[in-house]
Formats: sequence, structure tokens, C-alpha cells
Amino acid sequence: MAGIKLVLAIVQAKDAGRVIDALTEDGLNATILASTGGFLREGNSTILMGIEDTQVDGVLRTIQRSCHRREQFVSPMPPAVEPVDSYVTYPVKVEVGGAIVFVMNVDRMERF
Ligand code: 2BA
Repeated sequence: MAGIKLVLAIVQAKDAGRVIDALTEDGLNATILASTGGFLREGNSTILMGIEDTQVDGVLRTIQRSCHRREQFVSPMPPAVEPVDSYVTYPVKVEVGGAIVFVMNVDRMERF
């Protein structure tokens, strides 16, 4: 039997529906969890998939095709020591997504 991998992909909420549609069209099982980015503190989606070794490249291509990089502006918080009205913050541009993907070895997978 081929080795099993766990794919954990963090994608922007806007892309999650498209990713899941594409994966299920390919006949693959996936679980989607609501998650929050530690930096932006905005909602994103974490997709979990248990798949065979041989399916990993195809899954990564599907995820890549379905996710887009986007620019987002973040307003840094003023430092606590400064009087708030004497401190001007400028939004900082960050690029988010397409997808952050981890592929892990799985010792065993059971379906009861
Ligand atoms: P967030 O943590 O909300 O990060 C959103 C975007 O902000 C990141 O996009 C990156 O461009 C920027 N960013 C993050 N930390 C930063 C920092 N300390 N200084 C400046 N800019 C920073 P992505 O890299 O595409 O990450 C998208 C989301 O994927 C992240 O949302 C986080 O939820 C997750 N993620 C990224 N790398 C990860 C990792 N190594 N482990 C676990 N989760 C990760």
C-alpha cells in the first residue's frame, strides 16, 4: 500500500470554496476548518486532507491553481508609550496567500 500523507493548507477564506470545489471534483476528501491568521487576525481557512503519496503533486497543483496572492493594508498599532494623538500610523502593505502548504508523513490512517 502506498504511503499516506497529511496535507495541511492555509488559504484565504475567499479562495477556500474554489479549492474545495476543485478537490471534490477530482474525487478527493477534504476537511475545512475556520482559522485565524496570527499576524492579520483575520479569518482564513485550513484544509486537511489525508491522501496517498502519489496524489500529492496533483493536489498541490490544484491548490496552487485555485488560490491567488492579494495585497492587503495593515495599520500598525501606535506604541503604548506615545500619546495617541502625537503618533501618525501609515498603513503597511503586506502580500497574503495564495496558500501555505505543509505535507506530513502519516504513520497510519483508519476509517471505522
Ligand atoms: P497571517 O499570520 O495573518 O499573515 C498574513 C500575511 O501577513 C502573511 O501572508 C505575510 O505576508 C504577512 N506577515 C505575517 N507575519 C508577518 C510579520 N511578522 N511581519 C510582516 N508581515 C507578516 P502569508 O505568508 O501568505 O500567510 C498567510 C497566512 O498563512 C498567515 O496569516 C497564517 O495564518 C498562515 N501562515 C503563514 N506562514 C505560516 C507558518 N509558517 N506556520 C503556520 N501558519 C502560517
